[in-house]
Amino acid sequence: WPVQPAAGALLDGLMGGVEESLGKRAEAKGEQLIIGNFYQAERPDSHAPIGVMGDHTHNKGELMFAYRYMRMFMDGNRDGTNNVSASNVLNSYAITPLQMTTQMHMFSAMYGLNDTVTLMAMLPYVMKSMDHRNRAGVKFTTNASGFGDFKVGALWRLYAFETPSIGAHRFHLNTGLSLPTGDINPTDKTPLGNNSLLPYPMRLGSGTVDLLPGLTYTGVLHNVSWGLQALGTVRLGENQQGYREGHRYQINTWGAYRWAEWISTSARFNWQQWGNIKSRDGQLQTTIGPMNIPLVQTVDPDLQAGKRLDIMGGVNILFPEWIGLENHLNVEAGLPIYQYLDGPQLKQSWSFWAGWQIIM
Ligand SMILES: [Cu+2]
Repeated sequence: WPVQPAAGALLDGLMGGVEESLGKRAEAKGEQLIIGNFYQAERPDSHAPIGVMGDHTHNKGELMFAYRYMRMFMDGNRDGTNNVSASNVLNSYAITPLQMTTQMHMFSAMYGLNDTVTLMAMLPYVMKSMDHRNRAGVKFTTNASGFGDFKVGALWRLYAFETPSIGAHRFHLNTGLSLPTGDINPTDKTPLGNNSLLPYPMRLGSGTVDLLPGLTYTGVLHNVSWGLQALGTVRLGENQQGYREGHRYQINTWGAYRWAEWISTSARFNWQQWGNIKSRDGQLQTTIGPMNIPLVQTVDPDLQAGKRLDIMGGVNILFPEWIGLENHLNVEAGLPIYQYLDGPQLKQSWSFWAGWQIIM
């Protein structure tokens, strides 16, 4: 030892002390320490639950295409951790949102550029629909759909080590850019007019260039695998409508068990927190009538922040290799177990993911 099956990880050669102590422990058990092996054996849980992005790297020359469908449902309002009824919200606002459905078709590709860098690109098609009620009891729905923000990124292999008894442990850095391709001034018919500018939660992109930094650790031992990932969305500058969405941070942690060569199930916790909007979109109407009654909470830049812990259950299926292609079919669904909103805001009810991944 040490063997180097895939030299090129960024921290290779800088971890001398760690390698020495790991090597001694492996030697005492009569095992061999392997450094720098990022190769993912073909198994259903070689990929994280489908709602996680950038969880694995690829070997040089490997190409992966993926399609994901996401559906998310929000139902009822919440302020802090307390649910608030529609009639309660209507004491302060002329209109309240009642429910919202967000759907996304996401197309992505990954490519192993060399033994250190895996390139990524993602393009979402987003569909949003929000139901409302006003003080007179009239209900109406607004819709917005189109391509969202195009994301490009690179995953940088940092370090990997494994022995038969402690399993494999792999670390990589996530970097990326979100480009403002999503529509930030969608319009639809509302009681205010046939072409009303829709509020912040209905927009299809951030309108700013956003940095997407992160760090990912994954492990595998026998039929068990796990991961821990921290990701950020750091928004730069101000968009064309004159505001900047809040930054967003999330932590994913998951564990999976492989029941057979072709199937694994997973449990995941996803912590997310996001900030309020900085500045505001000056074109959004915020009050109504001679009494200047606040129109609706979704146009208030200071009622957008929140934090949430979701628990998700998933199934990953690996298909038998077909004309040299590795196929994965994965689904995942879950709901919040903690949710704090700078409200009143619509609260998350559940989310669902399904995805197909092909590696060539
Ligand atoms: Cu991939």
